Amino acid sequence: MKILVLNGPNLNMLGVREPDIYGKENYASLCKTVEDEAKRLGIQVDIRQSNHEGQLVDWIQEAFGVFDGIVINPAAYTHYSIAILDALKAVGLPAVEVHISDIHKREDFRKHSVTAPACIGQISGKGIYGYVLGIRMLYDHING
Ligand code: CA2
Repeated sequence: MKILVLNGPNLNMLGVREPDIYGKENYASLCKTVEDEAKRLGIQVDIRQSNHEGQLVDWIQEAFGVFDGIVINPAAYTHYSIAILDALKAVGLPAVEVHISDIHKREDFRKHSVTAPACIGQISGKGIYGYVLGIRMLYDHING
């Protein structure tokens, strides 16, 4: 099984600022957490981050036929990227949306996700552990 883990804008800044919202762990430790879980489950993961909407759309499109599912934290694009919603729908791969912070307990503009309707689930507010939960949700979904 191969899972693509996508991270949107500014997530490379994790651990640098706003630790009260996003925790103290940095992007490298996020990647290690994901890789450790993949090893535990005996699956392959490819973890990518981009600050650019089009790059994320390209990666989602290219995932078709290569990956079995996608874990995605679209970051700010969550709240307005119809392009990412359409790309997820177009490839039709099972996807899980992950948010480090609890978007439902923050500003009103963060409460709505335009990308979640293309996902089988959304995990929000569990910190970096949300990625572990996202991978497991996808793993169970794919294994039926
Ligand atoms: O909680 C999440 O994972 C978010 O997707 C993170 C996005 C935010 O726009 C979403 O509403 C919720 C922002 C990622 C930016 O991360 C930073 C990390 C350190 C310092 C500043 C921003």
